[in-house]
Amino acid sequence: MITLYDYLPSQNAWKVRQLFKLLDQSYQQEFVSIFEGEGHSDAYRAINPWGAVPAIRLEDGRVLSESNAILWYLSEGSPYRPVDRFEAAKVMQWLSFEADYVQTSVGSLRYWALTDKLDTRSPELIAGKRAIAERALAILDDELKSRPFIAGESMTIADISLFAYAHRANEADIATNALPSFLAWTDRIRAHRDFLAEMHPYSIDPHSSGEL
Ligand SMILES: N[C@@H](CCC(=O)N[C@@H](CS)C(=O)NCC(=O)O)C(=O)O
Repeated sequence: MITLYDYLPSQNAWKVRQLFKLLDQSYQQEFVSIFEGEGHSDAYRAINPWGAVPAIRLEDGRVLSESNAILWYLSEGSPYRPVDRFEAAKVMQWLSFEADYVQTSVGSLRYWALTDKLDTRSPELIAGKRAIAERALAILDDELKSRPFIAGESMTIADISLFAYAHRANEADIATNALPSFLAWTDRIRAHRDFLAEMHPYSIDPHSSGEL
């Protein structure tokens, strides 16, 4: 059975939990207490050199990290990853967009806001991330005017990946009420019969006020 190295409040880890649910695939979890430094132990760095969750260990012992690479690996042969070369590349385009522009803006701002760290970040840093977040969400809204899912007519791993942080933008004090196509897309994802509604607040971890 595959092992997921997990930290419950992580939306990057939620992406993988969501895909396992869509695939109806069993897995076991090993929890990594990232705020207590477990991610930076030698043992965990052998699993993910960066020290972050999520990561997976396959039955044969090989390990893989970076949430979007894990989604790519697990989704092979499933409806959530197209086979057609161009359609698959479109999914990759949006996975890269997520990693470069959404995760690093909405994800960071949300994490700082929910763990009381905004005051310790410079106003310039926060303003820069906010500008990227707003631009990325506006692009998603614009793209989603012409199709139901970000890479085409059906839900793919690109939607799972983008949804993870983008739909929590309000927690980073980024308004989405003027983005109707974006909001309709979040509703479509939530309406999937195997949508994983269970997400976990940082407040379940008494250590989350610390720095990583
Ligand atoms: N680009 C990575 C980011 C992973 C990441 O930043 N994970 C956070 C939790 S959401 C973490 O474990 N941080 C601990 C650290 O960076 O030390 C991915 O997509 O998996």
